[in-house]
Formats: sequence, C-alpha cells, structure tokens
Amino acid sequence: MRLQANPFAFEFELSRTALVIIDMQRDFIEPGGFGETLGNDVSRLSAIVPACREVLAAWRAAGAKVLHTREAHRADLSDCPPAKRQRGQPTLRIGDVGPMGRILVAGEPGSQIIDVLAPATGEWVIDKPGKGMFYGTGLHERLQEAGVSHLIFMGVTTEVCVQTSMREANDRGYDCLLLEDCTESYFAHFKAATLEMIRAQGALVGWTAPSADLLATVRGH
Ligand code: TIU
Repeated sequence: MRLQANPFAFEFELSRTALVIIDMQRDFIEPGGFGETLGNDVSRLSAIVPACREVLAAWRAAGAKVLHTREAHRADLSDCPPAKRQRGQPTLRIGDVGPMGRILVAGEPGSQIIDVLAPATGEWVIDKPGKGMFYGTGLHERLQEAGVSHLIFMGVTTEVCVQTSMREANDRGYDCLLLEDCTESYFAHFKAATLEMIRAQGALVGWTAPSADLLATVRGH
C-alpha cells in the first residue's frame, strides 16, 4: 500500500503494519485525572476522538493488527521512579486517590481507555511505566515475533508519549507514521512543532498524514 504522506509517500504492507493508539485513557482526556492534576486544560484532547474512532473502525474492517497503550503503574508504584512521582507541583501525585481512583495506576477507572476506543478481543493492550512504549514493556520482541515492521500512530499527547514512542520505534528500525488529526496536545504549538520535527530532514523520525488519506487507502484495499 502507498499513502500520500509528508514529506513523501509512506509504503507499507497491511500484514506487517500495526495501528498504535497511545494512551487514550480517561486519566488524560477527562477532568479529574492525571492530565488535569498537572494543570492542563483537558478539553482540548477530546476533539480527536471521532477521527480516531473512524480510523480504528476502518483498520479493524481491513483485518489488521491493533495495539493500545496505557501509561499505568503497578499498585505498589514499584515501577514509578521517585523522580517521576515527585516532579512539579501537581494537585494530586501518581498513586494518590482522585475522582477516578488512584492517579495513573493500572486497573483504576482513570487508567481505562475511553469507551468509544475500547480494545476489542485479540487486540494488544500494553501498560507502560514510561512515556515511550518500548521502555520496560518487552514490546519490541513481541512485534518482531509478529513480523511487524511499520507502525501507524494515533493518540495523546503528541509531544510526550506519542513522540517518545515514535522515536523509540524509529531507533529500533520501524517505519512510523503519525496521523495528524488523530493526535493532540494540551499545547497547540507543541503539536505543530512535533509534526514538523518528526517529518523534517527527510522523515528523520517518520512520516505524517491526514487520516482521510489513510482511510482512502485502507478502504480501497
Ligand atoms: N503530560 C502529558 O502531556 N503527557 C503525559 O504525561 N503522558 C502522555 O503523553 N500519555
């Protein structure tokens, strides 16, 4: 398959490509979660949900692999470095009890992926202790075993967990594309800068494209 993308066409085989949905969790998207405790206006992020939903439906209809990530720590916080927990002046820290349960802890209501993008049976769900999806997860080995070479990204936030995961993936040899209207940041200028820096210097980190172009390619398959 060949997708018109920036800075040039992105070519991939559906059977070797996974759709990666980064951290579309209540903790980042809804009030009362991790994102808001850091002082952010979380309402910005929900705007991408309809576009993500459309891509997910088309990708599932094409029968290709889907991978969801969650930023979530163990209940005993043994995988949360003190440096991460102590950083800044949030209203609630990781592990504290908020309106959606313990902040950024696996199994709590806030750590769940929002209902409309909930994982389907057979889709991979990766809980990650870091911003990047490879650190501490064993994901590279699983993707290698599954023969995956290309990754198409959606999710939040653009410059934090999405960009970190793309950079980790790029260093491990994956070709990566980020769907421009299926990712968002609490800061508009950070999203814009991230899209630019990913595709600059001849796709140094990867490609970007509007979701309409992916939909046209996948539906025409
Ligand atoms: N704070 C922020 O923008 N993001 C995160 O902490 N994690 C993710 O991006 N998922």
